[in-house]
Amino acid sequence: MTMKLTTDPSAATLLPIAKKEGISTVWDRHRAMQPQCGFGQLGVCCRICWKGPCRIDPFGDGPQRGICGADADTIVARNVIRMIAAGAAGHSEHGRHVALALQGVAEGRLPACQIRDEAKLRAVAAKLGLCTEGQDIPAIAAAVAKATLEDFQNQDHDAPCNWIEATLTKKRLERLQALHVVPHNIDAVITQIMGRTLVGCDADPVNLILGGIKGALADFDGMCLATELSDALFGTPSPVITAANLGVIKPDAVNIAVHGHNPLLSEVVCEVAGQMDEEARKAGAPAGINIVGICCTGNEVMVRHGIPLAANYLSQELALVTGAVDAMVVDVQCIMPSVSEIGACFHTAVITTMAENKIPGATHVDFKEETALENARRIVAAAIDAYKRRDPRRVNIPDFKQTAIVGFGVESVVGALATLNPEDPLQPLIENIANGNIRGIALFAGCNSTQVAQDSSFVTMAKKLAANNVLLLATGCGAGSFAKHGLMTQEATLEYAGDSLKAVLTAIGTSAGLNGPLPLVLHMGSCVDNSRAVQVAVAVADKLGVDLDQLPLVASAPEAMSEKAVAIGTWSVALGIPTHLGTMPQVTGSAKVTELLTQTAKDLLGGYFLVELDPNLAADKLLEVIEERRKGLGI
Ligand code: NFS
Ligand code: SF4
Repeated sequence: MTMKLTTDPSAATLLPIAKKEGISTVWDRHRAMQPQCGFGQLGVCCRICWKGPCRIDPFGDGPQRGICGADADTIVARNVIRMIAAGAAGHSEHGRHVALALQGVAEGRLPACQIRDEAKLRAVAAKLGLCTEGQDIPAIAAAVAKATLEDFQNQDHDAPCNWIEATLTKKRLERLQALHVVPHNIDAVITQIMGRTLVGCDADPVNLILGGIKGALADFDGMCLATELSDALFGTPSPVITAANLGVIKPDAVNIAVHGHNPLLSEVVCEVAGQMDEEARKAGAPAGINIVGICCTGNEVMVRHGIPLAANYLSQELALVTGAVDAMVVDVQCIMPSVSEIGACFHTAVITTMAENKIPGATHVDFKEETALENARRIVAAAIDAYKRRDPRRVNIPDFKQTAIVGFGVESVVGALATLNPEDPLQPLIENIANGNIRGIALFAGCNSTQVAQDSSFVTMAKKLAANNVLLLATGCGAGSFAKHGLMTQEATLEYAGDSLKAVLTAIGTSAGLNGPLPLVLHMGSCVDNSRAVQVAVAVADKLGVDLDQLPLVASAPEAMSEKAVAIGTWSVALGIPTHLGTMPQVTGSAKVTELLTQTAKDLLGGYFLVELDPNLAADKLLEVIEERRKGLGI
């Protein structure tokens, strides 16, 4: 049974324990939810006003219009673009938070934060076209923060957001401008989506979807700025060896799991934990404090500091079932509300930290950048205190962890390539793509979903693509899957990469001082760090003088579930990238919207959605797409 729910080996140890303890997990609740509502799955259920809910009969026998007259096309389009707006709001709030922190640091208001990577800050300023000659770091930080915050404030509809303008190829920007889908202001675009989808507003599915694409590009803008400013504040990732899966939890340490998405708090928690290690030892934990990550906060601290990753989305509850997590500190997004109840079954302090993200039953420590050190100390103290109440007889830490070499942003990829060709670092990559040693590049992104046996689609697809010499990048819970399953190792490259890919990865890895190949899958970071993959693609496209929709580049979210994934997938398409979904998007109740996203998009944008639930077939289809793109380039 277990193997149908998840392929994570830890679950086999922990699910029976959960059962014995009477703890229900995400998989139990998934089962209890069956059968799920077919109208919702098709996207034809509308709850936008209180005359409803209305639902369109997909078989054509019952109602074909809602009470207000909206048909399936309108309803599906409204529903999906509201999801995009929500996703964009999540990423952009995260981005705004980081931008405001940068501003605070510039103004000397935030003693707990510094600019750890001055070179990155300067690079960002240059990228945004800011003149910083002769200016000191605080002044540059202030200018960067100001230009970034303009993306939330600009009221000139014709002026694109600064970040999107600085990030995309010129051709792509022009193509998007011609469709009037380039955002001028993240907040305004999200608000417009909410406004136009009210009862009795935009009913044209094409117009709605174009509005959604603009919202998705606002999401992209928010991600770019979140990633780049986080690097300036907390450091740009570089390759680091760490570990993943629940075996990273230590029986003899105070274990603190940092979970959510925003790196601001987790960075300070990591720092303070170092200072309070002695206190943990005094409390009886010989190994001191052990920080482990979950979801994208986990990815953030993993790629920057080598903090091990305990779990991706679907196994967050299992981390608690180990009985050895003393505190789970959560910020925003992808935190199952069930964690407070499960934490209460043990001794675990589940601590919420953001004023707008609380969970009944959890302890709340209101995190503010101004008081970050004090907040983090309180959190770590709570963990140490909880440790004293831990019942060793209830500790069950699965003996599974895999080595993971992580931390491959643009800088480190280019840095590794520069060891082969310092004058022109991208040249070796381009040469190897052109001569076919690397057939193409696939970016794996997105979540886990109970619709798929956890991690299985990621792993199946990656192995097949790698065997066919496709270079693999990953972010988010996809990256978590690969890390947990040992695909971010040199051994995986030797075992699974096709011969020519293996040779390239070995040449780069050896020359970069790794004593062997690069890992099979390159961990680029959290979901907002999908922007890193785009940066690599833009650099390659610019160098070749082509646009993104000509590159042998594909994206895949084989286990997608979050509204954020809907936003990311949509901007990926808008950037010209064929984008695979391995879970059924809730749009198929409208033939028109389905056609727009899977076919019309191809003509308008070059990118399109490709839906295939079978991971083997999906890999085949992506290989075909890659070959088609190669043919287009004449390589
Ligand atoms: Ni992305 Fe990261 Fe994971 Fe999905 Fe959730 S943690 S931001 S949304 S589930 S990948
Ligand atoms: Fe029904 Fe129209 Fe209201 Fe939607 S907006 S719930 S379709 S009446």
